[in-house]
Amino acid sequence: MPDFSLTPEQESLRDAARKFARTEMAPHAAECDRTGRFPEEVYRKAYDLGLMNLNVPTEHGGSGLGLFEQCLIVEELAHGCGGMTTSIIANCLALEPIILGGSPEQQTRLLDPFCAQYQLASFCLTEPSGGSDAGGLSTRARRSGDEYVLDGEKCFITNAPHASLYTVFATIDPALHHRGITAFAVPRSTPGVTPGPDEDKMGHRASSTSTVRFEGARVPVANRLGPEGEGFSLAMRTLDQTRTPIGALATGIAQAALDHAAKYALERRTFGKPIGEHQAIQIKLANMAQAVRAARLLTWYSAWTIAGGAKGTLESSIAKCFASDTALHVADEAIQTFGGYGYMRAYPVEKLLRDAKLTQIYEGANEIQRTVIARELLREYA
Ligand code: COS
Repeated sequence: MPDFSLTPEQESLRDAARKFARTEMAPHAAECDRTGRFPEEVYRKAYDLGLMNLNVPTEHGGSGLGLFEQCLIVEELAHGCGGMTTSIIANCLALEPIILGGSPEQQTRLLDPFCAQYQLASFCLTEPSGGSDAGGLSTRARRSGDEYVLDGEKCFITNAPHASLYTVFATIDPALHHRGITAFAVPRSTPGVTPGPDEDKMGHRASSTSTVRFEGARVPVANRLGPEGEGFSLAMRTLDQTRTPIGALATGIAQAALDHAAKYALERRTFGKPIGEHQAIQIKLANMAQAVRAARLLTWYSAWTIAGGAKGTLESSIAKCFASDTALHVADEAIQTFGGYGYMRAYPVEKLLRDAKLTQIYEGANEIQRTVIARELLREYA
């Protein structure tokens, strides 16, 4: 049986993240959401506290945490602000291909200096022509002596305008489809690498998102992560690791929505009593609480199975998909509990709905998660 009682170390990690979220993130969340400001001072503090490079082994300067500990932290951060959390954990996604696919020499050369100071990295897989069909990407990597020359465009790239390192997936031959995809670590300083302007997004507005163009960008062979043609599998193995924390991020948004709704239900009075004494609201709160707990447990279960050696494809997709659907639904019910006030920007719950929406889309749209879940499931019955 899995034992989900927290060790003193896990409790202290969760408490540190909770304190950071409530004192450093939440107070700026509404302002950053309104203005779209990228609160770099918050991200620097997150780095200083070890809340940024969570998955990077300690010998390379990261926090070296397992998925369960990452989930504890990410849920707390997302309770403070979903958008800021997306920017804080983007390094985990971008650096995972180096952790999984980099040689010991590459890990030391790329991760140690990167983690020695506050820096951001971005994971560059999605392209304008399609995000779900990752195997059909078209950014080219042509071998030229000791270098590859990269040409193409990536889009919806978290933190791209602020990043100093990109992990890029490109094809050495589109005719090979996914078997041509190859991964590279590309410093932003490489000539021919140009991030685009910040996108104006519906939610996660404290995070930054843009395109990245590669025009004759020369990358040394020494920066190729793994063999040619192994990049697709590396991207999939990366996402198998990082989708579980997205489940935790969505759970944090859902828990915040439930907290706001429950407090409001105690304060707001109609028909001579607090609305929390009306059955209509009680049923809402009860359903929200069940969904939030189920999302957390699925997320923890996924982390637990992966820690036990499972590949994680099935459980991480289930956790990400269920928790993100839950976040959207619970945020919606929180708005309904607030009534007209919930629709107003002056109240905190409409932001949660906008933030929750992205969790159904990024790191693989939930339609893709359901495809992955069904495929894995059917394999078990075949
Ligand atoms: N781990 C390792 N290898 C994997 C894998 C995994 N989780 N999933 C698939 N592969 C391998 C397969 O074994 C297959 O290998 P072979 O070449 O030996 O046959 C290969 O990859 C192709 O797999 P598949 O046939 O399943 O590829 P499809 O194109 O049908 O579908 C999906 C792959 C849809 C699952 C994939 O494109 C995907 O996850 N898309 C979403 C991408 C995404 O999440 N984008 C968000 C970016 S971050 S914001």
